[in-house]
Amino acid sequence: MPRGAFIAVEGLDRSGKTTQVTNLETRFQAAGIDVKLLKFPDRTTAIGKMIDAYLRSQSELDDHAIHLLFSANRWELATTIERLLNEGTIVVCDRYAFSGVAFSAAKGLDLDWCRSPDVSLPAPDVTLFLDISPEKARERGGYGEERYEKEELQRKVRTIFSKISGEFSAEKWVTVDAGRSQEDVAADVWSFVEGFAAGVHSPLQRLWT
Ligand code: NYM
Repeated sequence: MPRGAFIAVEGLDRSGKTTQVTNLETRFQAAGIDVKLLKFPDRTTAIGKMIDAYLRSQSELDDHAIHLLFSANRWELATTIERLLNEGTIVVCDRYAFSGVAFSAAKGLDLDWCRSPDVSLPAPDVTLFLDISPEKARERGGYGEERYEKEELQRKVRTIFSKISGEFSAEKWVTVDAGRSQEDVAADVWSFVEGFAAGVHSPLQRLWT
């Protein structure tokens, strides 16, 4: 029996990521396929609550410390992800380790240091990067109140995502122009992932290989 596919959806703030992952979940469900939607940070766990307080500026943390918490928050769910995939369930993640690296490196941390706590986490079979320019994000009403939701930082994050994308093949990392209508983006997203509905025969890989 093939295992389930591991699909990560990454993107800048205001890229419409949450709408698109919810839409993906609905489409897989409608096709009768088991799918589990996960979101990072998962703010419901004890670590997630610390992250949430930090993002809402209710606490202060060293940049390295918050980076490690984001990674620990993924490790909390790593065995669950593997189990679901082995059971044949498709796992769709709203953000994953690439956000971890992009946002922390944009703050000035060393890129290789940022990768290290995520080494050997389950690696997505495909990552869809929803790309939007800060100008388009502004047209959509701009950023929110949380930390990192500032145009200058978002520009840096976008540059780092672009650098990360260069390390992957075109099948593993797909950049989607998210500055278009929801329907157009959804059609593109589906065209890239529908092939995964039948499952994956190759073994699960690990970050950052
Ligand atoms: N973020 C997210 C990080 O800085 N590191 C990470 O590892 C992850 C998963 O959290 N601005 C940042 C990116 C977002 C913020 O995410 C909250 P969301 O998707 O808005 O809840």
